[in-house]
Amino acid sequence: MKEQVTPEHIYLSRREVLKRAGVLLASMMVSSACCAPESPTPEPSSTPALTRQPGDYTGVTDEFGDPLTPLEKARRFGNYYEFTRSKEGITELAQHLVTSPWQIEVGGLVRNPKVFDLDDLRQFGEEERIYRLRCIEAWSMVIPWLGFPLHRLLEVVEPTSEAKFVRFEALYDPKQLPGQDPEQYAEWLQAAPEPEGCACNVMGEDVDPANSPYAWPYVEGLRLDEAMHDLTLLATGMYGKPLPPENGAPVRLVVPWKYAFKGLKAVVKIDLVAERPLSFWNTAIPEEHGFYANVNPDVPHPRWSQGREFRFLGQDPEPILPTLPFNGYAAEVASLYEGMDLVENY
Ligand SMILES: Nc1nc2c(c(=O)[nH]1)N[C@H]1C(S)=C(S)[C@@H](COP(=O)(O)O)O[C@H]1N2
Ligand SMILES: [Mo]
Repeated sequence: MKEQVTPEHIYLSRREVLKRAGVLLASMMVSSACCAPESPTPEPSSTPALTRQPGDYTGVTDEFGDPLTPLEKARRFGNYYEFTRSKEGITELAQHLVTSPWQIEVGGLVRNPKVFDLDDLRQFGEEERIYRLRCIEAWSMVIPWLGFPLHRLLEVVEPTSEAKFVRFEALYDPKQLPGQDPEQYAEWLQAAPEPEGCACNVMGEDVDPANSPYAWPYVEGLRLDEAMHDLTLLATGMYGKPLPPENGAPVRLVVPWKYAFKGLKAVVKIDLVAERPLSFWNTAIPEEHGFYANVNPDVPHPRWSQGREFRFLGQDPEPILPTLPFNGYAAEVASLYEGMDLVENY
């Protein structure tokens, strides 16, 4: 992708204006929610991000006026290491994944441990949220998700006062997930050491996943207050339809102000815990994947800048946008990190 052919300055200035408008609106909504009654668990904050009825997507944008990523692009390009290292080879491989019946076991430091099947999740409702998704590899999308805020589920299981973090676990099933089968994986590496669209990020830097000691299953974690934040979603659909398997069916986590690797696909287990969970990428390559992973243009990745991103709109070339602190959700979430060193806690 050649950056000089992008009319960057035009797009940027428009976006800066919209950004300020968005931040203003968001802070107005936050202040109107200032006087909620106190509660033992962290209070979910307001939802300034777009919530709408699913339907026609023509002309639909995020709150900055940025257009949606076409569904086809969002399905065709991604990361799902349980299937493949290739970013464009997931869709085909994932179609056979059995996503029903499905259970999510919720336990740990809670008063009411519970197993939810897909029908049980209906009690939490379903709404559409248009979120930006920013991968640590410096590409991004705008996706209309269907789902419900995670806090609704957490309120039902009632975390105890010892619970400080939430640990998420994805499906472990090497029979269905070839990337989890060491023999299959070794064969792939031999047959195609550099599959197309793989082993490099879109900024053109080389990565060697063969050297990464992957510890399956894929695990992620959030601080309890992050998990309780109203922006944190359990998504069951996108673009008005059930989630495609390649995007994390039947249920995946979406945390829009963090790098997308925090958004674990195919959730099977949620545990309330006292200690910070050891997560998949943080374990594999800790210097590149912090626990917090808040989108931050001022903290470069060890191998590339995080100051800008390719916005996937299905165009050639794709536009390049400045990356925003907390992926544009600073007004909603910056207060979670007050007094914290965001460079140290990358
Ligand atoms: N279980 C699981 N979840 C995962 C991943 C993965 O490999 N396995 N990859 C993460 C990364 S790095 C990204 S960028 C996003 C991609 O989501 P998308 O394919 O829906 O765009 O999923 C995240 N969730
Ligand atoms: Mo990612």
